[in-house]
Amino acid sequence: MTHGDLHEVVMATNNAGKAREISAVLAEYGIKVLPQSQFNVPEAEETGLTFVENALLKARNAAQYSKHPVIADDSGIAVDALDGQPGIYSARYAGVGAGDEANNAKLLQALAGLPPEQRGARFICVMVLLRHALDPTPIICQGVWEGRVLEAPSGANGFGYDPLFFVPGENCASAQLPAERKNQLSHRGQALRALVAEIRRQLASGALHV
Ligand code: ITT
Repeated sequence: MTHGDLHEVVMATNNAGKAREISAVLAEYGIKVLPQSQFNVPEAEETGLTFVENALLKARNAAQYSKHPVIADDSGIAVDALDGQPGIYSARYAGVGAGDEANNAKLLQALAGLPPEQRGARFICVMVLLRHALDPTPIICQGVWEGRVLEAPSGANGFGYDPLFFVPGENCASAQLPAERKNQLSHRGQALRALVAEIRRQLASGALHV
């Protein structure tokens, strides 16, 4: 498969875990991903109230500085018993700069005492492709991965809430899955595959000019 000029995109993330997963999935399609750090892209302010708004803010910021097409991911975990929180605030749940361990500890505390059937949750990922900073028709795709929050962390793979995310079909925590298996199932893998399919469709019909 060829992607026209889209054999190389900048990835608008500073999260190493996300970067690994995005690079691995896009490599399957022959798309090389350049880190935004290569272009000295400053951190974008995530002021949106939705995943899609924040993904676009990050993508536009990286496109402005890199002058390349950009892929950005905004993602998080939505917990039923918390009315969908922490959602878009997942990275800063325990405070700005708090880190994965503090976020996981806060989530366990918030759900303390709840039985498994009341611990339903899903990972959500919105992935966008912006051809350039002023692109008025970004490609936007979404993935959702259903599971529940464990009562204690398990596993050392992945990042973020993976040690607390029980994957029913696999009967283990997301952090216990090999990286390739997580990519096959995850919200991020789903969103990326949908994005590549839409890029291919638009390239084939001549609608995508990068
Ligand atoms: P960038 O904005 O630089 O991409 P970030 O970590 O701040 O990095 P988000 O604002 O999209 O990114 O927050 C996503 C958070 O949601 C992430 O920090 C994790 O806590 C959680 N998360 C998202 N996807 C996850 C996954 O696959 N496994 C575990 N946790 C995940």
